[in-house]
Amino acid sequence: MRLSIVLSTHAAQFQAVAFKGDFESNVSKIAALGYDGVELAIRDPALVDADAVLKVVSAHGLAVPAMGTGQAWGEEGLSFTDPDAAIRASAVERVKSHAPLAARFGAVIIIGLLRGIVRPGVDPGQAMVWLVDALRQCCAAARPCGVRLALEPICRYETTLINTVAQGLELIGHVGADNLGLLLDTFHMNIEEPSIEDSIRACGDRIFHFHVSDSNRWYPGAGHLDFPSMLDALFSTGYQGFVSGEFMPLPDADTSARQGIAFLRALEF
Ligand code: LER
Ligand code: MN
Repeated sequence: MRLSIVLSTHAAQFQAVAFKGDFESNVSKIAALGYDGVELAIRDPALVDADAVLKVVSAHGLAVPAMGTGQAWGEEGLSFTDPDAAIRASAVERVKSHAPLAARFGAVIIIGLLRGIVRPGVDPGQAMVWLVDALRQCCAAARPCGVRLALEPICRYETTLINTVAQGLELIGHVGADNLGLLLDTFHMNIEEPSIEDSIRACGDRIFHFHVSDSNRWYPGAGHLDFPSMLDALFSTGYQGFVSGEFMPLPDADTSARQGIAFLRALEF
């Protein structure tokens, strides 16, 4: 099993990111703990020196399996479903701008909260039309670069749009792009799925990326999720990608990263 952990290239507000702050020292720490990769949370690729980032991660022998885009929502309010057409267009352009960087890293682009939430007064059917249209544009722009997008079903407490794996699969059917799949996250699935394992199996080869945290969003092993059973279902689909730690930096970032990898490496995958 190849393991990565979320790392922000810049200071960020999102809570479930163990490492924020000085990039190089964090990459060095993550490599020393035994992780195989870093999932980069990037608000705006224009602010990232791709050569410098690649140099640092390669020097530590780490891969970059995925790039998160949610900070553009959290810190700038960009979204695919904002009633303001200019904001929707900016969100699409921002995701398109991730494609060259993702191609260099060999990373999937994550579409999490950047899809937005249905604002009061906005018709949910209209929001879905905007979402499908935005995803089609982004997938079309990413395809020539050989880049894939992973839409993440996110629980009801964070968005009203695409909470479950079934809704995610229906959406990617509507979009109709072969470079669009899902990012499954154990924290969100624990809240929304009747059976986490059945949902993983139903997703099959459309699982493009996988986030792990325990039921309390602490590191795996700190709550009551059944990781052997979930990971067995995941790898039975033929999944070859990374299992990526996205958990709260509790009791502190170093301890969570160390405990999380110790727990996962002790499993037979
Ligand atoms: C992002 O990957 C995620 O899981 C969301 O909870 C972001 O808020
Ligand atoms: Mn996640």
